[in-house]
Amino acid sequence: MRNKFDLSAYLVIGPENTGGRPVARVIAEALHAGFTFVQIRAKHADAREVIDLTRAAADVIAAQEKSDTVALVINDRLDAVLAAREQGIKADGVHVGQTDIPPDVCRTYLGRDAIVGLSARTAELLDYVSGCDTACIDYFGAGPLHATPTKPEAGRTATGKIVTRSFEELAQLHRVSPVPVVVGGGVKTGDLPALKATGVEGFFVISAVAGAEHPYAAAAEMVRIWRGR
Ligand code: TZP
Ligand code: MG
Repeated sequence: MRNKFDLSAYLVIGPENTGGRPVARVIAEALHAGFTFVQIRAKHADAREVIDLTRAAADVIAAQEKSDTVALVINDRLDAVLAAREQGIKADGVHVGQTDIPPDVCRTYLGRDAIVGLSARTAELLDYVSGCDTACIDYFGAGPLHATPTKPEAGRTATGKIVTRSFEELAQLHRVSPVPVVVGGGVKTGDLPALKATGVEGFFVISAVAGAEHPYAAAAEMVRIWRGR
């Protein structure tokens, strides 16, 4: 999976994001619409629930015959990825932040074919990304493009200010990053043409799809715009 994942339309999702609808159903709709990557992010769930969500997501991906093309990762929880794998669930990897388990440790435990994504540091983003040792990571998550109520702390600096990313900065980020970049944080349909023009490999969303009244329609519109159709 590590060599053929597609970051272009990346859904981040957990039970707190779907307005009470089953997570697996929203994932199914997003994948039918052409989403290419799924991250289970369940901040209030215990490990068993994270594993169950991952199993349900893997089943949805398999039912659409996309297990070889749509990657499934878990946010933060290296332990849940390992446990899921132990139970025969196809969990492709982990997405970690700057204060989570270090990516090299994730790589050691998950092996060379796993996908390990890392949220780029907020401060001095461009210097950080261009100087970062990316030997054991597969992509950077970056943002926020906009301040977002889904993750109010996204982009918050040491002084408490929220720093968002301009399209110019993201174009530079794309130029300097040794690994692919996926950008999120308040991303909506209207952002996609300018975001695509920066050259970054993809966009990630939670609420624009998981919180939409009609997730399939919302996802399909995003995919259509990203693909320039
Ligand atoms: N990381 C940075 S912003 C964010 C995450 C997980 C939340 C994105 O959610 P939304 O609803 O697409 O703004
Ligand atoms: Mg994290």
